Amino acid sequence: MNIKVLSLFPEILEAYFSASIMKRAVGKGLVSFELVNIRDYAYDKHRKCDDEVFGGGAGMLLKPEPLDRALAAAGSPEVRTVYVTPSGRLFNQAMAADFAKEENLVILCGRYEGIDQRIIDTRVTDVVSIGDYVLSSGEVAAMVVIDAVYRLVPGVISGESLSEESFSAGLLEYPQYTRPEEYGNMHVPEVLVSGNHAAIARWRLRASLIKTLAYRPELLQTIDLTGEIGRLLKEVIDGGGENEPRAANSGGTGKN
Ligand code: 6GU
Repeated sequence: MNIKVLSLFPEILEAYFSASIMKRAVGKGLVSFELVNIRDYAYDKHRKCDDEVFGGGAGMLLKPEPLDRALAAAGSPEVRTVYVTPSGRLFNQAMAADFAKEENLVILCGRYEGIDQRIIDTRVTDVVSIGDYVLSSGEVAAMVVIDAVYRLVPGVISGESLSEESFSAGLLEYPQYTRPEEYGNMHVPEVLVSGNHAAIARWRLRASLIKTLAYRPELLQTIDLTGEIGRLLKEVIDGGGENEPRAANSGGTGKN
């Protein structure tokens, strides 16, 4: 997969692209990245990329001409083109998996108050927000989207790691423990050191349900609750046993 990122501040993304497992994925030839400076497509004397908003209002918009040229050169809209903006559709794991199927992907970072709507109408295929908060830099949001996508390209990360993680089954990941088995006066749940794989799988599913119910109850509305999962969920809601896995700081807005 090739990912092209169009930005007015490509240097923000440079360090990220040259670091970590991303470098390994690039080295293996599984993904490649290209940074495009939108300003290189502004042809007037001052290479002006922004202008005032028609109808009035604070801030500046990215002008259509440089964006149009930069996006055309990148192959948009025939190539899937994702514009990151707080006024987009909420990004999630399913969208990341969908983008990961593309051979080529273009990510457009906005700046200032946004971009001229005509560019969205003609060159953008997906308008994406990474969450209900405002960042000063679309580049940070672009990094989030790119990171979520490239790791799903086959071969970048083992399939087992992917299938176990949060959201892959619509639930949050269960709690995990490593050595030492006893730390302070805290013990690793006994079942996890029992070697009983069926019991471990049951405990993990139950723990995932408890955690999802506490932190992200709305996720439970999107999964199939007719089988074993539904039965376990009912058990959990009706009041669990003594040695239940627990979720810390459940409920609320994050304030405690
Ligand atoms: Cl995609 N961009 C910016 N600037 N802020 C955001 C966002 C994107 N998603 C949530 N907040």
